[in-house]
Amino acid sequence: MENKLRYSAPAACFEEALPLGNGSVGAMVYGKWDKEKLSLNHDTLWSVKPRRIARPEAYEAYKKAQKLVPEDKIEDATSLLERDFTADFGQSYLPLGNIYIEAKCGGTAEEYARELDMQKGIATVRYTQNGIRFAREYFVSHPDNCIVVHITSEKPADYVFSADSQLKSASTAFGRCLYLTGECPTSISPLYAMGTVPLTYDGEGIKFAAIGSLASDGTVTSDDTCLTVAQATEITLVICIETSYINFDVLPTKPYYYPCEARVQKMAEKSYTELRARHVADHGELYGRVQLDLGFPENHAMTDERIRAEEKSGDLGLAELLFNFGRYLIIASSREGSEATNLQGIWNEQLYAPWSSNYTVNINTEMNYWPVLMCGLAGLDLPLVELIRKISVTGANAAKDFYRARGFCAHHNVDLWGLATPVGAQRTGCLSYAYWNMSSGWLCRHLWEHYEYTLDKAFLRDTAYPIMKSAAEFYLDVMVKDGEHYIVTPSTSPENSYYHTKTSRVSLARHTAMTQGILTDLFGNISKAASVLGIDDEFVREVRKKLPTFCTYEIGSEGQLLEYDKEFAEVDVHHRHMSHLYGLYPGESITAEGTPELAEACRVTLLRRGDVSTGWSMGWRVCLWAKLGDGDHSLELVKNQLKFKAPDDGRVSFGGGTYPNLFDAHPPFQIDGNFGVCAGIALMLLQCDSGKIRILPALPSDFQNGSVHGLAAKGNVTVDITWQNGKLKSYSLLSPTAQNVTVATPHGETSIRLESNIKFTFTE
Ligand code: FUC
Repeated sequence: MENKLRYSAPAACFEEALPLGNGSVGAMVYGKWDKEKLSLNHDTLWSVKPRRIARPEAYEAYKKAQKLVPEDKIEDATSLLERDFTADFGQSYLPLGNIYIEAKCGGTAEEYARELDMQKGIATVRYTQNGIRFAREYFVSHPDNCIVVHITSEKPADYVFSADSQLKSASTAFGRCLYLTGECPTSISPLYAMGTVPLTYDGEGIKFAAIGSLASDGTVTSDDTCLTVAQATEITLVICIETSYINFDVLPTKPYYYPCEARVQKMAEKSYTELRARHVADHGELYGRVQLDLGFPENHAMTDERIRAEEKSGDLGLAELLFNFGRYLIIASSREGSEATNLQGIWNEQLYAPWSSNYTVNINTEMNYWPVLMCGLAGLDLPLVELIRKISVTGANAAKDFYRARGFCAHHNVDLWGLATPVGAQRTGCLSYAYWNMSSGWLCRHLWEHYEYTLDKAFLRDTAYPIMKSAAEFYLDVMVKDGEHYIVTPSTSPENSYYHTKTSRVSLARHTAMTQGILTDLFGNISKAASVLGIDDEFVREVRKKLPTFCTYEIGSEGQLLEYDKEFAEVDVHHRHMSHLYGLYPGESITAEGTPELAEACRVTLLRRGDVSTGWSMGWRVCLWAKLGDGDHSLELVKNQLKFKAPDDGRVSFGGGTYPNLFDAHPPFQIDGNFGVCAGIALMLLQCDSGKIRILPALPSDFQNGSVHGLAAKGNVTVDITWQNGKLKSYSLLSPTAQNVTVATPHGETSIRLESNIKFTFTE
């Protein structure tokens, strides 16, 4: 089983360093024996403070554009919306700072080994220097909310500990403690918009403290900026982080310094063994819920070398490793009470990160959460639920201010402060991404899915349904009748464009497959939720009346699913967004069984789009091919994604790939690709749609023998599967409640009665 990342040298850069985290606190470990670097993050460290963005001209512009589009005056509608409808960009997720550990002994390291043990959630470094064995362990504990570094050596050695930050900050040392305090800027410009203009601080930004406390058998002394440890054979460094962030709608004024100091003192009283045992138990329970064995012997070669060699070696154990890494990253970056994972999860070292390392909700944030429920990690999706709850509040202002509508809406970017208004800041060409009001609908799919997987009716009644209803109220207010359809118009298909005339590239259309697909999805799920909750009021009746009118799918001249209301010339036939296939995945309105013609149109679309794309796009394609039942094509995409990507300069390009530390490359690093491929591998083995549990729906022929334990099916069912010679051998289902389920295997369909907590096993 593939549960370890292995390296024979320290990390030279971020894409080689190893990520640790407890949901909120993140650390990248470089494993440098001479001057160790740990870069730190906290998920609430963002630029700016609460704000409400409005454009008084927006509503009129929107109404005018709604008239111009059916008159085919697309260019006029575009300039009008660009000028009067777009507003400020979103805010940035910021790096906290670094801890350095300088080893003061000469000579170089030999027998160097660096590992990430994903079962334990521990990174280790071992080496020999001047004949002395050194060992270090690093973890970020969720139960004790602290970073722990443990250093041991066979003979005494000397070290210097220091810290710094790119933010306005100060680092000091006193007694046995190292202090890094600072604040976030109240103005920062996104890299893609304005470049690196100087930061401004008005003192009202989020403040932070990171305090490290050191225990050692050596002598610890401090000067103004660093801690020195002499003649130590054992050192334990415990670091706690607190910020002044309270919530999206209030100034960040929470006391942070003294709580941080108090906690670090409390943690420092605990022994290393105790901290470690509590961390391993907590992390291990979550990680151990699923075990995947793709039938390849564990490969002990260095992870970076394996990725480099993959194209020639066909080392498919890497697919298992990538799947496990996806689960590891979820556990490390998304825990109840933390913020939802952003474009880089929680790991960001750059002040001006690509796309501000914030939330892009026209695919990327949603993708982050695709594998969570399937991998038995319900509960770790709650940060996303909280993000949705947040924008259901801020998005109600956006709905009012921009559309004069009820309910709530959000556009394609979100930040810590719950940004829900369109970005773009009047830039030419911004509509392709900025003008897209469908994220509230898409995000609500996750609320419904949380219920479907957990059957938690109280969650459905008290949390999911009210938000889903509010999302639908917005659409009900803005939709217009167009022939037999109700449409949300004008619409875009995220970030894509088409040739309106031979020379004019536009993004606005009368309607798009994705917009209508999301409406079908949202309204369908509301109808199902209402049945579960026994609600049958005027709202539900209206939802059910409109639901059948949304579907506008059309098949184009080459058999492809049309992205727009007409078959326009595509600007980029290989475009990365697969928006029009939303109904196939993550939606469920298109299935090979239920809508074979549309499924075939999706297949043609996927073939036309091709395989190679950005990392996340390939992750989506892994899922889409799996949903079409084509495990081999799905695996081809995994292989494409596994191509070695050398660490780069962080600039945006295309082509995907995997960095030495297994982080997915857009490029640059973007974490959604890791989660997309993890979900895709799960979908090869288990799918749930149309009320069926599908066992081995898309097993690739390269996966001849194997097993998976602990995947989750909808209905709170835990599933184990084994296969041999490419064929299903056995499966078992376990449900805490008695229920009837329909199981579809490659051999046919059957109805099964599950008794409460009694494992049902079927062997071929
Ligand atoms: C969407 C994608 C880009 C990138 C960005 C963060 O806008 O189209 O490729 O992933 O999000």
